[in-house]
Amino acid sequence: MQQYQWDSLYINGQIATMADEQSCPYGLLRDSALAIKDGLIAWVGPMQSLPDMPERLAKTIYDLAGRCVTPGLIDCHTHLVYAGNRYYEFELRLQGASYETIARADGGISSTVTATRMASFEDLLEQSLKRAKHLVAEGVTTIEIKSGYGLNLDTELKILRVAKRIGEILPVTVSLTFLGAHSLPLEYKDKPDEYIDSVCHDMLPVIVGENLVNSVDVFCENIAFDLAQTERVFKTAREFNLGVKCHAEQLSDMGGAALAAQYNAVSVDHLEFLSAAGVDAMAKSGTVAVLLPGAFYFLRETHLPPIDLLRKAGVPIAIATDCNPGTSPVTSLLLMLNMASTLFRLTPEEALKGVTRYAAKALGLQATHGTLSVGKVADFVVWDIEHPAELVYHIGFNPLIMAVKDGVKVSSVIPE
Ligand code: DI6
Ligand code: FE
Repeated sequence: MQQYQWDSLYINGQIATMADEQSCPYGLLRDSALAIKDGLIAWVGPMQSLPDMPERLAKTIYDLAGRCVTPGLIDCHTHLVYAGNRYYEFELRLQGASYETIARADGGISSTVTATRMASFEDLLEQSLKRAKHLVAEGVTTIEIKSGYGLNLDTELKILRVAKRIGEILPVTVSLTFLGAHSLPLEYKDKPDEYIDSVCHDMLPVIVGENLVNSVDVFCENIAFDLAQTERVFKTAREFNLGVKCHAEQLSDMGGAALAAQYNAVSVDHLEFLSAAGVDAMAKSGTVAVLLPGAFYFLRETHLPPIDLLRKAGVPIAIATDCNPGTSPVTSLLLMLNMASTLFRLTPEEALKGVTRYAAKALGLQATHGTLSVGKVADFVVWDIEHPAELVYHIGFNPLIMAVKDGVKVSSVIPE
């Protein structure tokens, strides 16, 4: 019986590796091949450098006929497990109410918390799975999912278990983040410090005990938690050896980014009102800036994140959907690529790096995901386009023709 060096081989592709090994835009290898062995990338390079005839190298061969390949896309910031939706709040905002006014009147996040507490596990799974399927159908192979619409132990656990289940049902890696400090629940009105006690001492130990999360996030904002409360959560996260993330400088400059950087945050997210000092702090700690153009657009924000300062300081920039019912009801990462370029003026290459290489870094997965490099997990997507910049350029167009997850070809999941 013939012994093959590799399990499968993809030939005649234009491979946007997004890696540094190729010192060209997108790490693009024209007329190239990619080989898989045991779920990992075993070889990538020009066709003419293949060590033998393709049919002697692997049992299964796919001819990509010149199509583009990118790493599987990574949506590194979502809140996609929640019940209900907030179309009525959208209508109120169109009549002039601001996001803050609605939040302070116990609408906003609180109304989603009520619906999510009431939903059964099955109901929450069914509603959330639909959103995850839309992302997966666009080539997303890794999704970060935050809790944060429970705000009590039982419901936070329910959300995290639903999120974990999504990763078992769909061909997607799910990275879980505990966002107990998302908003002050009504039963703790005027007692934010007591609620933070509960997050740190009642919820986090149990969640860690179930080995559910990699990271802890806090919404540091004047409508959520202040710097001192944020720091208490970070300290506890560190005691449990968890990564730190922060929603910071979304609506105002609270200094959350610099605080998170002190705790070596893997990412700080939103950042419209980030100061120069915040940029420097993030550069020093190697923290990724996750920009969320969907929330910027949906809130009709006009204050741009300091993109040039981030670039000059060498802070890696990632892009995500922020999929949530209040400020970013978005289930298209491809649309976010376009918005990152049109609204934030990221180059198409920067935008694509933001959903591959730097999105992996924002999740602490840079050693295994995010680029098409030998030894990394074989998560990639084949697109029916001529150049990777087309993923950023088109609006409402999904050119995915094949997705490969952990080395296995998975049929694209068609949204219901
Ligand atoms: N920032 C956001 O944009 C979302 N959460 C957060 O911390 C909004 C969540 C919501 O309004 O439901
Ligand atoms: Fe968010």
